[in-house]
Amino acid sequence: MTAVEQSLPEQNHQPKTIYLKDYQVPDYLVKTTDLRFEIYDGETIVSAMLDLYRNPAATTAATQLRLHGADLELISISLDDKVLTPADYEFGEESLTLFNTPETFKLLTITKIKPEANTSLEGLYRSRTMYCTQCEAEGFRKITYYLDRPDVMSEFTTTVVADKKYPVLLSNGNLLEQGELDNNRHYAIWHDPFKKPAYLFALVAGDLAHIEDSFTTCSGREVALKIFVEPKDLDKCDHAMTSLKNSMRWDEEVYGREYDLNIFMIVAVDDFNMGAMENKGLNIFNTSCVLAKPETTTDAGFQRVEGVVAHEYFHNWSGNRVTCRDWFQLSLKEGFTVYRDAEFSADMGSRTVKRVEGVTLLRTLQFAEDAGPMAHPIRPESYIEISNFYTMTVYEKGAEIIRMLATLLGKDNFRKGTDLYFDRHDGQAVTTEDFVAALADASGRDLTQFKRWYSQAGTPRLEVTDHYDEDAQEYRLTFKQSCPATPECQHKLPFHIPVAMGLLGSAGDLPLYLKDAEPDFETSDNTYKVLELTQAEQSFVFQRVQEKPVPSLLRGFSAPVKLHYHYSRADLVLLMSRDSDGFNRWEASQQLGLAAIYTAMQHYQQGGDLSGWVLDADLIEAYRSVLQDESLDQAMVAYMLSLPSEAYLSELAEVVDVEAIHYSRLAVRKALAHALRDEFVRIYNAYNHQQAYRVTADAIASRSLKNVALAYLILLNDETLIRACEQQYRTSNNMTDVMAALTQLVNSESSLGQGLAENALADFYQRWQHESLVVNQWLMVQASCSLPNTLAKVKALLEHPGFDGKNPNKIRALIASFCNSNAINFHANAGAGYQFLADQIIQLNRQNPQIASRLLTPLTKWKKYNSQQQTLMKAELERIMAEPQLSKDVFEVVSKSLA
Ligand code: B3K
Ligand code: ZN
Repeated sequence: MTAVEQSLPEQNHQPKTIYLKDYQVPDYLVKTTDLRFEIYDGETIVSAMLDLYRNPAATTAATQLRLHGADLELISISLDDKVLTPADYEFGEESLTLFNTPETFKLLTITKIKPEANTSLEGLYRSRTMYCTQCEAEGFRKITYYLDRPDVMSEFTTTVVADKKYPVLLSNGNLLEQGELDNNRHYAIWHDPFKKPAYLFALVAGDLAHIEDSFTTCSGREVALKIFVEPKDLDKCDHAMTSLKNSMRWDEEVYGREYDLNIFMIVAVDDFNMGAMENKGLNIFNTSCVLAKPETTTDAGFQRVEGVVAHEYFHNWSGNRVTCRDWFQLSLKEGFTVYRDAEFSADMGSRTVKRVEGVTLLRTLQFAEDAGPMAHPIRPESYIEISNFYTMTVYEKGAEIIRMLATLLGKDNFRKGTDLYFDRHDGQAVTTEDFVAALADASGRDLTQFKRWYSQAGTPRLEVTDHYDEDAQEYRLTFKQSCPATPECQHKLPFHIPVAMGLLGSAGDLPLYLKDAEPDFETSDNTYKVLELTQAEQSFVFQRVQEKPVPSLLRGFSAPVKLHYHYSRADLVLLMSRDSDGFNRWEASQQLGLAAIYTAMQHYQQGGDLSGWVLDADLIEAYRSVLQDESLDQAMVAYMLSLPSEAYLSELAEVVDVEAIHYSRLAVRKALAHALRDEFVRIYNAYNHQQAYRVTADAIASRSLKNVALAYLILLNDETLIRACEQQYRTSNNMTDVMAALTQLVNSESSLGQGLAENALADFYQRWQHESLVVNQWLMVQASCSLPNTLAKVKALLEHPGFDGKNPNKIRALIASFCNSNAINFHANAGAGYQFLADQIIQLNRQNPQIASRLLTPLTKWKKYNSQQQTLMKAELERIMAEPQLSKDVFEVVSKSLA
C-alpha cells in the first residue's frame, strides 16, 4: 500500500471518539519549522525541516514519534541527514510513526500534495485563480507530516516558490526576502517570530491586487495593513480596512492589546468553508466577509464585514498569542473572541440593537442546539470530528459565559482579570480553567460554582414567582432553576446565574432596597441590581416598595436561560413603553407578539379560519405607541415591530406544528398591517428618500424601519403599494433597499406581485451575473420564498449557471437557505424536502465533509416534529447512514441524531 492510500479517509470501521480525559502532553516539541513550497501546476512539493526535541514535561521518555499526515505522498524522509527506509517508520491512519527517535534531532520530510484536487477546502487548495490554505482545526496534516495539535508551538519560516503568473506569495509573519529564479519562477521567504501551533499557518499564492494603509500602534510602531483581493474586487475593500483600523484601536483602548508584527494582511478567497480564519499576520477571509460596497452589499453584509474583521483581528491575542491546549478548549478562544467582537460592534453602533441581534441568534439557533442530539457543553467532553464542534454553543453560548463573568466581576475587575490572563499565559497553549483562574485571582472572587457553565450542557430554565405584601411594603421574588437532561448528562447541579433586574412602578423605575444589602447610590441611581443565583431555589426581598411593582428581569439578557414569569398583557405593555432597559422593552414586545400568535395558533389548530383575523384593540394601541415613540431608536422600533421568527416559535414549541406557526404568524402580521396601515404608510414615506448611502447606525436604522413598514404594507395586496415596492426595487441606490423590495415582491401572494417579481428576478440576474456574492443573494431570496412550488424552483436553480455545487457560499445560499429558512416548504410534500437534502448531503459527503455535515442540522431536529414527519426525516438519516465511506464529520452527526 502506498503512503497516499494509507492516509485516505476510509471509514469502513467505526470512527474513534476522542476524550478530554485522555489528554496527554506531547512526547516531542518542535523548536523551529522551516517549510519550502514548490508550487507547480497540478502538484506542490513541500519540504519540511523540523527541529525536534523530547518534551521535558512528557511522562515517559518516548523513543517513537507519531506525526499526523493525511492525503500526502511521501517522497523522502531523513533524520539528522540519514535517509530513512521503510523499516524505520510505519504508516497508520492519518499518521506516520518513526522508530528509535533520539532526544533531539532534525527531521526533513519531502512530500507531494495536489491542491487542485483538494475539494475539502482544508489544507492547501486552489480557489479560482489562487492557492490558499485553511488549517484549523486539523488541516495542516494535509500539507505535511507534523505534530498537528495546538499545544505544539513552533517558530515558522516559510519559503514559497511559484511561477511568476502568481506574483503575490504570502505567508505568516514578516517578509524576509524575495527574488527571482530560473524558468520564470520567483520566491518569497516569510518569518514569523511568534511561535504558534500549525493550525495558524497560512500560505497564499496568486495574481492578486491589494489596497494598503497603515496603523500606528499605541507605542508608536507603524504597521502596514494590506487587503488582497482579485483585481475585480478592489473597489470593495474600504469598509474592511476601516473596520480593521477601528478594531486595532479598540483592542488597545479596551483590552490594552497592541499588534505585534510589522504587517497585517487579509486575503479574500471565494471558496471557503466558513467566514474567515485568524492565521498569524495573514488572515484569510471568505469574500462574503470582506467585500462590501453599497451597490452590492446589504447593511447586514456591511455589519458582518465589520464584525468578522474585528473577530479575526482580536484573535491575535485571544487565540494566537494565548492559544488552546487542545480542541476541547475551543471556547477559550472562540467564546471570548465572540464576546470581544460583540462588544466592539456595540461600541461602533447601537448597543441595544447589537444585543437584540445577538440574543435572537442565541435563542433561535443555540437554544435549539442545546435541546437537540448534538447538545454539548461549551467545553465538550468528547468528539469524533472536531470540525463538528465549531458550533453555536462553543461560539455564542461561550460568549454568553464570558459576558456573565464580566457582569459578575464588574468592568474594572474583568479588565484586571483579562490583563492577568494575557500576561500570565502569553506564548502558551492553555485551558478554560486557566482563563477562569486568572479572572478569579485578579478579582478575588470564587468562581468554582460558575465553572459548571463549562461542563454542563442544556439551557437552564428559570421559574420566577413573586409576592407583594402591601402592609409591610415588601416585595419578594423567588427563583427556581432547573436544567433539562442532555445526551451526556441527566442531572445538573445549580448554576451560578447573574440576574440583572429592576422594579417598575406606575411612574417608572423604583429604587431598590434589597433586604440585608446596601443600596447603591454611588455608582448608579439604585434602580438596577445584579442578583446572584447559586441555589436551586432562592428568594430576594425588597423593602420600602410602595406599590406592587412589575419586575424587569434578566435585563440586557444577563444570562443564557429561559425565563418564565407570568406577565399580564398590561405588565408587558408597561415594560414595553417604560422600562429603562432597552433590551427588556424589546423583550416585552416579543412576549406580546408571542401571545398574539399563540391565540391565532389555537384557533387554527381547532380548525378555525384565519382569514380576516383581527387583534385586540389594546394590543394594536401598544404597537401604535411604539411607532409613535420618538424616544426610541428607529432600529429598535423596527425590531419591536418584528414578530418572533418562525425559527424561534419552533424552538419554543414542544412539537413543531409547521403550518400552524407559519399561518398564524402571517395572520397576525396581516392583522397588524390592516390596523396600522396609515402609520406604516407615514413611516414608509418619511424614510423613503433617496440619499447618499451611508453605513452609520442612524442610516441603517432608517432603512431597516422603512423596510419593516414595507414588509407589512405588501401584505395588504394593494396595487399602489405593490407598485411602490417595485419602484423601490428599480430606483434604489443601495442593495439593502433593492433586496428588501425584491424579497417582498418574491413573497407577494398577489398575481401582480408575482408578475413583477418574475421580471425583477430576471432583471437582477442580468444585471449582477458577474458579481458572485450578489448572485448568492439572488439565490437566497428565491430559496427562502414561502409560496408553494419553491422546492421545484430550487432544484431548477441547481442547474443554473449562477450556481456552483463546489462553492460553499452557493451551497449555503441555495440549499441551506431552503432547508433552514423555509420551514413551510422544507417540511411539505410528504418528505420531498428531506429527500432533497439527503441527496445533497450524500453527494457532498466525500467532496466536502465539513459542508455536508453542516447541512445536516435541520434533519437532526427530527424528534421535534409530528410522527409522520419524524418517520420521513429519520428514514433520510438512515439512508445517509447506509452510505459507504461516510466521512467522520457526517457519521458523527447522523449517528448521534439517530441514537
Ligand atoms: N477560527 C476559525 C474557524 C475555523 C473553523 C475550522 N473548521 C474562524 C474563527 O472563529 O475566527
Ligand atoms: Zn473565532
